Amino acid sequence: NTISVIGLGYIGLPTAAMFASRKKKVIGVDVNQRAVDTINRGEIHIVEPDLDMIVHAAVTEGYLKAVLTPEPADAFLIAVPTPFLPVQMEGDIPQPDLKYIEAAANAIAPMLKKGDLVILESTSPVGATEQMAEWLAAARPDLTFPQAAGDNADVNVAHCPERVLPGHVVRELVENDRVIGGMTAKCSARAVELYKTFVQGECVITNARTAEMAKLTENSCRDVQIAFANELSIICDKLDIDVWELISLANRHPRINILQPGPGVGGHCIAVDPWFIVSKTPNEAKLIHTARKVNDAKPEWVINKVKIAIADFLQANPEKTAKDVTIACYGLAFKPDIDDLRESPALNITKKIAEMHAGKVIAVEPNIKELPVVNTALRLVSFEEAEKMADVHLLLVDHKEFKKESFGGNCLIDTKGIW
Ligand code: SAJ
Repeated sequence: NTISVIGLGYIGLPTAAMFASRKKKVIGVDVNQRAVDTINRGEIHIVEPDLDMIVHAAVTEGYLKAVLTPEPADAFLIAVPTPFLPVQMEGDIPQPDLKYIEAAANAIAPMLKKGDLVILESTSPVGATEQMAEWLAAARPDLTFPQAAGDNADVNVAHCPERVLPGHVVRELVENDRVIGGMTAKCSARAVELYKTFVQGECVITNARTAEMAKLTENSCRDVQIAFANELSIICDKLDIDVWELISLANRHPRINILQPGPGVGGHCIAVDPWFIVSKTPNEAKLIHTARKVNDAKPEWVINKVKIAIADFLQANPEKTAKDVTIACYGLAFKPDIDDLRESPALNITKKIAEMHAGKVIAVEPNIKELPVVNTALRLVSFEEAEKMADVHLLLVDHKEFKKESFGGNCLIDTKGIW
């Protein structure tokens, strides 16, 4: 049985590699020539612990190859991006753009034959799997699909969302339970059989729409909970209460578990997926929408805190001007102990401060060796240098390297509560 994975990114490549590691023949498809070449050399183009070894073994043993255009297979897994269309006006609700799913469906359609299985893994708005099946049916009028033929369909279709945590993908792919949303009972059964190749967690069966919503619900739940913590941090600041102490006290209640406030919500999922729900049901998804706005507003609140700190510093040191004030930003990644700077509130805040501030801005990020191309005079320094040099210290990420017993600097803004 040959398995084809369409889209060899953060989810597709590890998934392809897991099947190949169980000695299944896997054809990975990606439109990016560089990704295809890198994988065929037995190397990887993304950062994920342990993945390089698995891909290297799979390619050298001949179980995994990457190509630019689809080839025939028995199962097709689609793991392409599901971005949003550009918003027309600030404050508009972003609308999903399914063009990569449509392109993938049209690319695999000519390869389909009776008995094949197509699985959508990309995080998608409710209804996307049915839409994908419509695109497949339109391209292949000679075959039958579940929406018309039910369990007798020639081609089975299911939605099985990925739920792995970046940095722990290899372990979580194997250990996590898997939601299997077939368009019919037979579609689900076929998908379970396929995932059981490497999944040790339970494969729980539901329908496609519920599976789509389950994935969106998980990440929206986390977003709403983080928004609650972020709102608390702003309320406590106003009332002169230590929010970290407050949360640890409240969390002693047996049924309370408040998450941690921070400088905002980053990454590629938590700050994105709730919009799939809000765009579909804007009048009903009030709390989910508000949570998004609360979390998106947090970086501006942090920047304002920095402005106040600069003003306070200048008041205490009247001989100085803004140009003499050095600001240190600790942490640029989107969460602790990783090197991923994409969609990072910490990086965005640091960039904005570097743009607005007349004096020096320095950054500490132990997980990277050089700064990404930013259009500013920002400099990367060591923790010790920053501690000594800066007048205003802004902690943005709770990396393990920053958890010191005592901190030398005076003017502190600690968005993660570790100092
Ligand atoms: N954050 C806080 N406070 C907290 C926890 C997190 O501010 O108490 C922030 C982080 O700093 C970060 C953001 O939230 O900026 C997201 O980090 P995360 O660790 O919550 O999640 P991701 O984006 O790395 O991965 C999530 C996971 N989903 C859930 O935990 C429900 C993962 O299982 C999903 O597979 C992944 O999204 C995905 O691909 O959808």
